[in-house]
Amino acid sequence: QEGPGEQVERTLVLVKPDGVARGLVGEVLRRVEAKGYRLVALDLRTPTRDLLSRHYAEHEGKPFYEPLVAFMSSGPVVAAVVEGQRCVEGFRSLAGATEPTTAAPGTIRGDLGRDWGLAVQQNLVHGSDSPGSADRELALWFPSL
Ligand code: RTP
Ligand code: MG
Repeated sequence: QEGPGEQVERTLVLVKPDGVARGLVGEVLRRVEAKGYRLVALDLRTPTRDLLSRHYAEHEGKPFYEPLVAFMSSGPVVAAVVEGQRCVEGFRSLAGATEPTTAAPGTIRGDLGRDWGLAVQQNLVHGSDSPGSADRELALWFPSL
């Protein structure tokens, strides 16, 4: 399936602490693999505030920043390096819109996300939002790769 339009990319996928706590790791990875993407690396860990401050540097100063870092460091997440044709944009499609309430049915957030009415959206997954972000985030989460 290679050709002139080949655009194999890597993206960082995180199953956030709510997804791990709710036992949805397998369901998220199932959707990633069913789409035809390949798992390159997989790790269960509780991220440090230092890693998260670099990961979420673009959101520093926003009202949801502190609650976001607190939430993301509250327990284990699954970090995955995912590879495939246009998988950066593709995983964003699988994940759906940020808000679980309005995310489309058929997406991870639309099908499985719950709106808890909290200060931060606990929306199950993260996916890099561009190939440039993916390179930056993969270097933070998987420096040896
Ligand atoms: P992500 O980076 O996690 O894939 O999500 P995203 O692009 O859809 O959302 P983004 O705007 O980058 O925000 C990062 C994460 O911050 C939390 N958030 N909560 N007002 C809120 O309650 C709010 N806004 C953002 C979410 O966890 C979001 O995924
Ligand atoms: Mg984002």
